Amino acid sequence: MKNLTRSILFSLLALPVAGIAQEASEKANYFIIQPGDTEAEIIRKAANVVPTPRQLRWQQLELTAFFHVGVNTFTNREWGTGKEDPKIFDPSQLDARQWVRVAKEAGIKQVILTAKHHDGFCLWPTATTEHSVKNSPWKNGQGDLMKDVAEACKEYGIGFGVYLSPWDMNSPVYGTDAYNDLFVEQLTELLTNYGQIDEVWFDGANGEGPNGKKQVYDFDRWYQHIRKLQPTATIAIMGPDVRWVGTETGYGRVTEWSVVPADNLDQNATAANSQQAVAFKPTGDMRGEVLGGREQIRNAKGLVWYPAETDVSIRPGWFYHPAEDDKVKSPEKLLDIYYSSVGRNGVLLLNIPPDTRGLIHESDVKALQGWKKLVDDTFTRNLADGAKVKVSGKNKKAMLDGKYETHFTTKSEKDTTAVVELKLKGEQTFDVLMLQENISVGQRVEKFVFEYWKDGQWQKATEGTTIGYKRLLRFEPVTASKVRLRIESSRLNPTISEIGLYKNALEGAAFSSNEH
Ligand code: FUL
Repeated sequence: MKNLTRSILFSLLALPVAGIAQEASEKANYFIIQPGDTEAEIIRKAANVVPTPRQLRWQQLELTAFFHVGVNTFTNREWGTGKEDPKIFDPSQLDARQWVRVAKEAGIKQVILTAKHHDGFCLWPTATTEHSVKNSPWKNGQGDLMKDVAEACKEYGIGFGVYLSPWDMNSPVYGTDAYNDLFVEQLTELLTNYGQIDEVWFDGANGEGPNGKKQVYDFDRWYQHIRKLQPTATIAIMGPDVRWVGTETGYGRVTEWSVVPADNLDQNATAANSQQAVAFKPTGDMRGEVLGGREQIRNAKGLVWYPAETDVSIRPGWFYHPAEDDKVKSPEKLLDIYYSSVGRNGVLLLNIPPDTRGLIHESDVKALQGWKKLVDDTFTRNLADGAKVKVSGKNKKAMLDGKYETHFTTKSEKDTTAVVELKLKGEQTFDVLMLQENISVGQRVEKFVFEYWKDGQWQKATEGTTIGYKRLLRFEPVTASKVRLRIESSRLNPTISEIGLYKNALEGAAFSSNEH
């Protein structure tokens, strides 16, 4: 099996923008570290690694969802066997528009359908196997779930992605070269017949097929194929664009660098160690406390933009189980997950599994509505709006203009610290800080402190390490009319897009998990 680095190189070479750069002053999605590079040059290169347009679009989605549905929904299992009878798939009231509407109303910007899970059952009438909806009673074998969800996404104006499990417990050719051809055919169907596809999600599970054989996946070929058919789609997890955050709890890293060593991305290791069992066994590589800090990048062979996706299910399982109807995560728990995924420089991928009727269950709908209300009530009003900004540097008003694309920065690249003082419009009470770096320039901030003026001195409200696309920090409520952000360390001149101050709609409880 080839490694991911080669695939990244390939995909970048196909891009119109310069992919690989050698000079630390250039910007690129991928840098090679030369043996003679000094530490300062390596840090400078790290600060100039930027997302591709498809990675930037994906990051800005913030909230995405999974729909895990298939034969497991009807067998009440998490993993199938590949021996299921297609006749069991009969979601008699299936309404994909309801799924997408519920997701959209919760603030979700893109959904991913499990077109084929490990059991091999295809939710679209594929020509590659009989093991599909065309042999199910659902719509008398005339159904096509890919089509239903694609159309609903178009109608509601949200993105659409596809999960296609490389592991296939049903395919008789699994474990042979013919399977790689079949997989390419399945990709072709999915990526040509349903309009724009925005994300292709490959999971790391690689078990045995029906004949006891294991498959050597031809990832390179698949990536090239996807790039050709859907050039704007991000390829996630076992793919070059998006990295698994390393846990399925919904809690990302406190220090989350989107720039990581390229030699950390060994596809073989990921496939061998990750996601082999329902009780999740993560890889060492992806679970480190910090993946892209100075210590990790110092000895890297290359540096690449490879951001984190935080996947978690709204229920204990990925598929629907009636016994979990009363175990749906509460609005408060979902809010905590929001702070700990989106608020930690990640994109949240929240699984909402349709039930046996083919609907999102009432319990999930209620939880999602409650969550959305908490998010809206908290973030509707930025209490820093209209503040007077004092800082030495360029474009200071950009931090409060509500436009992500504009940013404040220091006078020169050498100024890697800054003190941004905000004189608020009168006294305000707040307990949430929101910071955003302009990642189209790079991710740079390494350490910051946030303080408020009280009793004639500056007092610390909170502090942090990385910011990235978005950082949310909760703290005990503070009432003040003057605050300041001290950027203590940055890899190059910091570029801050937005600052926000909010009052959490959930009184008190919600700051406890900052340390998760
Ligand atoms: C895992 C799979 O084995 C689970 O069933 C689920 O699809 C999850 C998102 O990825 O590895």
